[in-house]
Amino acid sequence: MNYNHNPIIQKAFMTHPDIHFELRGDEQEVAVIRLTRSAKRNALNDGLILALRDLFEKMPACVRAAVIDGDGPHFCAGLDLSELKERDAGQGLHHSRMWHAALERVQFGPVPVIAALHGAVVGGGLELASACHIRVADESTFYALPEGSRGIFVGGGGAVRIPKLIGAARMTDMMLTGRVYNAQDGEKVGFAQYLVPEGQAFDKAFELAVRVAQNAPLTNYALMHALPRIAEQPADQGFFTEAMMAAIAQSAPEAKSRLADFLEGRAAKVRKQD
Ligand code: 1HE
Repeated sequence: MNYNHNPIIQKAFMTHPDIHFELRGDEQEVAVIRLTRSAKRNALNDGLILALRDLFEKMPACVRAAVIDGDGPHFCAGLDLSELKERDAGQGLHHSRMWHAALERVQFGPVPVIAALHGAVVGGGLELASACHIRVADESTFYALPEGSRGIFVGGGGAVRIPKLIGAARMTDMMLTGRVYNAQDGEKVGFAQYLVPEGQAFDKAFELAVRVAQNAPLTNYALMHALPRIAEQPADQGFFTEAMMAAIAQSAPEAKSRLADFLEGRAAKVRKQD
């Protein structure tokens, strides 16, 4: 894939041999994280999962949004099955918890993350995509949970996150029957919020990331950290938490200046999209 038409790469870092990490945008505000293990369809071995965790823990302070995608014909083939060796129950528990810790850093980390999807988004690859805040899929994307046919179960948070996207009944069907969703149906059921022509997922995700990076940081923080918790709370508690978050967000100097910009005619109006 050719990514060269995108804005200038400001800085590229070596974090792991199978991850390309770079900062883009005028102020290095967008981090691009690319899985580069295409020979193995970006299958996630333990080293890659730990590297993703570390990367989100040590995100440079200038970053305001991130895009994650995969090199080669597929986004991600999930867990590296060659590492699925004999584990006793305790080791299996810790392995799953390691995935949880890493994907929690993605979901509840420092910045909103936009997944640019293409080809296979399966098993742990779907779990990784589900931990992101926005998913952009191109027409080549397909979604599956082959764990059912491999005699295992999801272990990277999929049992919690995937039903929130598509409902428990659809996830049960996928795992029981091996059902594969194509890109169009995947968007309809809620896997992706955007569907774009083949080869355009990264560009769309990057465009969205630049837009997201312009939001007040506290608004993005509220959407990442408060909204999912409010959604889990009983209504009475949710309303209260919402009020607390709203009060904190509106008191920030950035909110005051943005409101003044609108009231004094300097800010863009909301306009109907084409
Ligand atoms: C792999 C993996 C993998 C490919 N682990 N090596 N995930 C799965 O069950 C999906 C398994 N993979 C596939 O179904 C297919 O590989 C794909 C549909 C993703 C891609 O097909 P294709 O034809 O483009 O590639 P390929 O020829 O199948 O694979 C190319 C190489 O990648 C090949 O290795 P090679 O040395 O023979 O070239 C494959 O063995 C290797 N490869 N996928 C290891 N997953 C936290 S729990 C999560 C639990 C799960 O994720 S379970 C679901 C695992």
